[in-house]
Amino acid sequence: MSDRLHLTHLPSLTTERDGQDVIRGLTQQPKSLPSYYFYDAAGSRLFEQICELPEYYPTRTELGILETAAGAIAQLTGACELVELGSGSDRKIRLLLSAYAHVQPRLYYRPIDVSGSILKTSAMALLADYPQLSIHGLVGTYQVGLEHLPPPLAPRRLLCFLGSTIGNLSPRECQTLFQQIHRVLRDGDYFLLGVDLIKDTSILLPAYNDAQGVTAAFNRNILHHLNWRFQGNFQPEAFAHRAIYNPIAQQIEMYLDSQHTQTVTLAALDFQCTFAAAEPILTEISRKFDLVALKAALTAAGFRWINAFTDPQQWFALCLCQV
Ligand code: AVJ
Repeated sequence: MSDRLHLTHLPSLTTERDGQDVIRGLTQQPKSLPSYYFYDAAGSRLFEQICELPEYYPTRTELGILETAAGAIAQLTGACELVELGSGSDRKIRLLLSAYAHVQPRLYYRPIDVSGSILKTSAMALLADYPQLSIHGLVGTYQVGLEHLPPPLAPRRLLCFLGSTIGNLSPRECQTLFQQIHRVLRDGDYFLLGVDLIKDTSILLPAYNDAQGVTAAFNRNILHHLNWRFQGNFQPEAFAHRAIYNPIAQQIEMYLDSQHTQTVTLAALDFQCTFAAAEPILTEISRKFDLVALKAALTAAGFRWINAFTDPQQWFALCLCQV
C-alpha cells in the first residue's frame, strides 16, 4: 500500500506558528488571535465534535449536497486529479472519490495540510478502501502547497476547498487566495468551493453557541494551545465564549471576553499583555456568503462560473467554476 502513498514536506516559507502573529494580534486594539491556532490535537478533536452537534448544520448540509451532486460534478468535469486544501475528516472526499471512480480507472488525490500526522492517518484509511487510489500529499500551508503543485497525474485538476473554511479569511485575503488558485491551476482545471450562505440568525447563532458548550470549549482551547506552545499562563476559564452575528460584515464573530483585569505572559515569546475587565479577544470570523457577490468575486479572479449546488433550504452551497 505504501507505494500508493507519497508525502512531501514543504519548507515553511512564512512566519506562521512562530508566534510573531500572536504578538501582533495581542498588541492590536481590539485584540485578536489567528484562527488557525485553534487546531492543535485537542482543537481538531473538538472541531470534529462540533461537526456532530445538532445546532451545527454546515457539515451535514454540505455532506447532503455532495451526496446528491458528486455524480453530476464528476460527469461535468470528466477525469480529474483531486486536490484538497485542508484534509480534515475524509467523509467529503470519499463521496467525491466514489463519484470519480465511475469516470476514470485510477484515482489521484493530493491533500494539502499543515498536519503530516492527520494527513497520513486519513490517507491510510482511504487507501484501504480504494484499491485504485494513489495519494500524493503535501505537508505545508495552503499558500506554500499551492506554489509547489507538481504536474497533474490526470488530464485535469479539481481543486476542492470545502467546509466554508474560506469564511475564516477577510474579503481581501479571500480575493488573494482566489487569484493564487486561479494562477496555479491550468486552463480547463476546476475549482470546487464550499460556502456557508447568509441565513436567519435563529439558525446561525445557535450553530456557534451550542447548548452543550462544545464551541465554548473549542474557543477557549486556543488559549490552552498558546500556553502549551509558548509557555503561557493564560487561565482559559477566566475568559468567556461569545459569538455574535455582524450583519454589516455578514459574519459570525467569536470572542473570548476577559472576565476580570488580568495580565498574561507568554514566556517563550518574551511577551506580556494586560486585559481589562470585559475586554474581548477576536478569535475567529466566519463569513456567510451570498451567491451573487461570490460569483462576482470568483469571476473577478478570472474563473468561469459553472454552477452552484445547494440544499433545499439554501443554507450551504458548493460552487463549481473553471479556469
Ligand atoms: C471550520 C472555519 C468552517 O467557521 O464554522 C466552527 C470553524 N468555529 N465553530 C466555521 C468553527 C466555530 C468553522 N470552519
